[in-house]
Amino acid sequence: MFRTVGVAAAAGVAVVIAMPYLERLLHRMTAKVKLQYFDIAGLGEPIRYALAIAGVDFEDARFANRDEFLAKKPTLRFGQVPYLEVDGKELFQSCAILRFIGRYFDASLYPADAAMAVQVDAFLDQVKDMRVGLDVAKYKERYGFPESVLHEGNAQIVIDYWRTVTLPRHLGFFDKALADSPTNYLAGSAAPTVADIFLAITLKAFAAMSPPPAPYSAKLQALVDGVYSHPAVVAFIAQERKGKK
Ligand SMILES: N[C@@H](CCC(=O)N[C@@H](CS)C(=O)NCC(=O)O)C(=O)O
Repeated sequence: MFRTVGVAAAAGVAVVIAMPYLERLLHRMTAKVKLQYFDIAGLGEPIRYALAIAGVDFEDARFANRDEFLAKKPTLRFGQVPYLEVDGKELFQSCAILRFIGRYFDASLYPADAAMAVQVDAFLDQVKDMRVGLDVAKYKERYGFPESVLHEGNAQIVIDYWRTVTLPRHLGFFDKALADSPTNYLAGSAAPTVADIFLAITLKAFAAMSPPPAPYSAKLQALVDGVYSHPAVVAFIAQERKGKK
């Protein structure tokens, strides 16, 4: 009698523990997912890689031209992309979407534990902070700088300062986090989280600038290489290239 009750209780505990995993598995198998973005890497690429790593089959919709985007813009909650459609619901803001992908589809991308999740959140915000000076110089009016203040004549000064002073300062923060991490990833996880994906794609984009920033440290480069050599990312990029041929 006691043994039967014990076995039933253990089975109940096992089901409760497995439930979140099973829920995410069900989401991966059944959700109808569409990403809408431009046909560039930008803020869409971290979402593409996160979905690929989670094993979610998704429609990778890309505007054919700017007019197609402008026609859609008035209907978008914040007038911008990327947005992710999941079972008919539209989700906005790239970092919110990245967190959602982890919570809904794959906990390896965003920890269920609150104390670990807040670390990932901080790194996501820090990537955004690192980008902001460059983004302001590139997309002046969007950030509230009219042509009379920031223009072609002086934006390059901001970009040069960002590349030589601001960026190295931010990279130093990430280097310190990696020095404290037992793995190649920011939050000490065995596999990349959404923060690692966002940082890797951002650093890859910075490295393609002309002139490029100073070479990254070995630890930062290992993080970038870890994300880009993830089997799901390799397969996604190969598929993407095939589609563009
Ligand atoms: N904070 C937003 C920024 C989104 C954003 O800047 N989107 C740009 C493309 S990367 C856009 O929609 N640009 C067109 C426009 O603003 O008209 C996010 O992270 O999703």
